[in-house]
Amino acid sequence: MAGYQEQGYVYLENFFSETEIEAIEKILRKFHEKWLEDNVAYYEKGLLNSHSLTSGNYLNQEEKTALFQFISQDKLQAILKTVFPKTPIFLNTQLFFDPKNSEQKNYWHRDIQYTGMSVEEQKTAIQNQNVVHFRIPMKKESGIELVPKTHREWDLLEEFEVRNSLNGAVPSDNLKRGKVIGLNRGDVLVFSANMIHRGIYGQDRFSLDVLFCDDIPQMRNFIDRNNYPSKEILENLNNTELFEL
Ligand SMILES: O=C(O)CCC(=O)C(=O)O
Repeated sequence: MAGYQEQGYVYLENFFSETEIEAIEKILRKFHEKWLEDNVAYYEKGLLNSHSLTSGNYLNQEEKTALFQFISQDKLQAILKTVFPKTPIFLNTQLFFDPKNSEQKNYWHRDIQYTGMSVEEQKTAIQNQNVVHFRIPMKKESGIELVPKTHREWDLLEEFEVRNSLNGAVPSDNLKRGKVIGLNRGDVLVFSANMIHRGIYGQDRFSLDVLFCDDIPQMRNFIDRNNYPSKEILENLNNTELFEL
């Protein structure tokens, strides 16, 4: 995909048709409604995303099948082929929405900083481990701000201090190299979780993230099999190698 290997992200406008988005939107809304009923206390405390839409019982078999068909469709597969060095594997899904408190600040991070690896291990890992987000907004949103090329390059001092709250910096401070990618319904932003990035809240955002990762033992540890399609669902999918554990 043009630019991904060098920049760490690729933004594709009008990638999905209205029909394609409609096929999943109802399902995402249903999941969110049920999730909120059970998680209102966390939402009130500031939680701004849910995950694991394909496990549990908020969605029925038919809805999970439609979601997996969306996730494994050829169009996304074609992008995966250009982004990953080898066939990747499905990791999980997330939904992003606005925090309840509109004053809540966002936070720069690399996903890898939450894995318990030392900084030295993280520096090595971003060279050869890949987790990729497909951000798929259901409505116009302010999007994601990211620092291009940091999927393989380590932080400037300012960036390291901001995302780790060092020397008086806080994770919501602006970064000089930040680039905002605003998104519309139908667009997709593919970006490496290795990158320094943050969500931009507002506009009552409602976005699906689908995550894929390298099919390697270190990554398999993060996979929850409950998120994977059942045998019956697999029979209705193409590109099933994404789900071969
Ligand atoms: O949209 C957000 O609030 C944060 C997104 C993010 O950090 C991620 O997808 O890893």
